[in-house]
Amino acid sequence: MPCPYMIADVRPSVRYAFDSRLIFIKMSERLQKIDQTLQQLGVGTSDQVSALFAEVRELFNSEEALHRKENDAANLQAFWTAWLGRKSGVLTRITENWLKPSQPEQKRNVGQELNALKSHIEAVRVEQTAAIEAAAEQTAIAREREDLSLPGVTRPLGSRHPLRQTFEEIERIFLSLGYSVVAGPEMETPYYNFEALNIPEHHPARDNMDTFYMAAPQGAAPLLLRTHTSPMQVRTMEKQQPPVRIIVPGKVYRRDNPDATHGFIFHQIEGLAVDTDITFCDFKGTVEYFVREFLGPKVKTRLRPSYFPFTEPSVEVDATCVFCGGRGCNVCKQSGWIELFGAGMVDPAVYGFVNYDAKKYSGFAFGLGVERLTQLKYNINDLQLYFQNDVRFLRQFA
Ligand code: 2NL
Repeated sequence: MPCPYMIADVRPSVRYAFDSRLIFIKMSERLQKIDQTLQQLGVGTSDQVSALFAEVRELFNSEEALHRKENDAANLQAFWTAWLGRKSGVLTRITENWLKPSQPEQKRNVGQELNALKSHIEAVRVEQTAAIEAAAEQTAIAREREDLSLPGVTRPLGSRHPLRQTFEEIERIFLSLGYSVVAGPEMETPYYNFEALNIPEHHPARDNMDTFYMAAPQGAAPLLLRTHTSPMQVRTMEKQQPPVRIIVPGKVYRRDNPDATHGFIFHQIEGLAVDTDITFCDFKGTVEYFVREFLGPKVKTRLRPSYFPFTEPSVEVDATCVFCGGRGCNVCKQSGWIELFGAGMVDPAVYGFVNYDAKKYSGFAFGLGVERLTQLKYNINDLQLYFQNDVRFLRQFA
């Protein structure tokens, strides 16, 4: 006698596992019971109904377990269509063939069994979807995880430009003496750049400075790139009565053709101290202190007479040669001395321009060339190296 419950034999087996779509074809072919009515199947009692639904459920469970393992989206789709498809899915056929034509006294029972099966399948579907999404999430996390064993990206570390280092060193020294650091515009009027500094028009001192005028509209006040940072000192004195102790670092511009010792742009720090009773002695002491701090305690200084329109008397400050210690070498041209910077006592004529009482106040001023001082400190032989941004040069100051 053939087994009436043929579906019980249709367990998915290894034989079908390679293409699970085959299983459904086989299953629907062999699941003939769902194309017959309960009457045709000879299922009458509620126990028989329960046993029949239990078989369907068991088949569903084993199919589902197999597909979950395979995790193939197309096969899963076919699987769910075979069970839930509206037209000829298993549930539809059970509804059509078992429930609808069932005996009135059976109907309630079959309906309940069918509903239980439906909600079981639906619960599994929800659970399966969640499991698949979670697995996809895990895969994505694994794919996106940072590989901490990868070698790091080494970014080349920059360093301060040698000129900037000199600026900061000089600022440190004067800040320690109670000076303030002041900055101002690079574009200036002739008044602040020249007149107020006692350099009237046609003065020969303008020859190497009267340069880089801005193109201005007809009749507009002329503007030029400052040739020194002195204009900002004038502006400070205009705003503030003594005591004044400031340094003004910055970029300045002069008409020059570039070579190893010239450029049309260079950097300056000017200094100014004005107060009651400031003497040449204070000036000398400050200069000596600065030079020793900057070049080292062994260096000696000397002052030579010089000329600037805005100082009287004016001097050049020399130091014993940093390269030969004063014995004489190529750099100092065998003199043992090296010129550092110009300075002097502020010419009283300048006070007239800023409304300072020249009888009450006195002071000194100096102008340091930052390129020159850097060159002396590091023995740099070409001024252009500062502006070429060649890392082989810059790296040496890191
Ligand atoms: C140099 C010389 C110098 C000054 C700058 C100055 C400023 C005011 C008043 C008086 Cl407001 N003097 N500045 C004084 C002496 C020399 O610079 O060779 N610089 C590169």
